[in-house]
Amino acid sequence: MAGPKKIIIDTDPGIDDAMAIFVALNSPEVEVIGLTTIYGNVYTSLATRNALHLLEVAGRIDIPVAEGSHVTITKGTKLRIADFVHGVDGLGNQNFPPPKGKPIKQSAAEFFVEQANLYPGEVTVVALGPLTNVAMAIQLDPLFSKNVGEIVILGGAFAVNGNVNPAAEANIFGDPDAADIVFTSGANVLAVGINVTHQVVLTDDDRDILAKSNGKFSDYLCKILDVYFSYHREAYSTKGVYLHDPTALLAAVNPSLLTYAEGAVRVQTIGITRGLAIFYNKQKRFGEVTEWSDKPSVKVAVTVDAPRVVKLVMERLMSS
Ligand SMILES: [Ca+2]
Repeated sequence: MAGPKKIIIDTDPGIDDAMAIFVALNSPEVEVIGLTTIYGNVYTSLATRNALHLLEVAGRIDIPVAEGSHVTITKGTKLRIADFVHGVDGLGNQNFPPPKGKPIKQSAAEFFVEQANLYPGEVTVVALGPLTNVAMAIQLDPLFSKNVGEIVILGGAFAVNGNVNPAAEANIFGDPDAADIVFTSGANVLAVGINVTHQVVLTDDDRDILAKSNGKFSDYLCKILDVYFSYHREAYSTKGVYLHDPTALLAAVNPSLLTYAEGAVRVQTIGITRGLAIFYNKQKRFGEVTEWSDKPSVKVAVTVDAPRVVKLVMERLMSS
């Protein structure tokens, strides 16, 4: 496989999504061959509008945007939308003008399937929102999980509290049924959870450095970051923001920034622990057959070189 790694970013922009997209566009190791959209931080229609807008800001309207599902994999319409984290527009309440571009005709799931067939084993899907589109691709094409090179997931709170409630992390909580389909699909899955991303913090000082730089994306990001910093001050009493999406993106760019454990992951889909992702390290052979026993292994991030990730994010956001 020659040349940069082909990636499709499935996204719900989202302030940290915007950062991740900009980092990707300034990363020579990867070629962004498309953005696909999903609800999460905002509803899917607004996610599409924001994805198109971000590509226009970046001057990359050559990259196609495929709109994703408006409902969960079980056709659920009661979605959890985190606009209180990212602003009602998803991008820090800046009232940006509507984008000129339009999404392509294909749905996100159709686009995944098409690209994975076109470049078997070469496409990495970086899923930065609920996993509905990815699960739909798996259902649409039984060969998708084999044809896709890798699925890097921002999701889960492995052995730590969630960020929606003590049990669940937001992206898995957004569509637990879809998440369970993806984790048990047999695809080459790598999950980066908040047990790891909560170690990767962009501080007030980092933001000042960003603001003073002449980077292509710095001014834009400093504008939209206000809302995100306020939320973190209130919710976590931190003087900084978690770099969830950029960390997952960088795991696709350079996996050696993190370490991983291998095992099976299942997701609780009902009850008070709905959205809880449980990792089984396959160390113990249980006497009984369990719901994890015959499931394929995935990789789950365990540690992260946080200073290096922050440095890389900063470098790439500040480069021109
Ligand atoms: Ca996101």
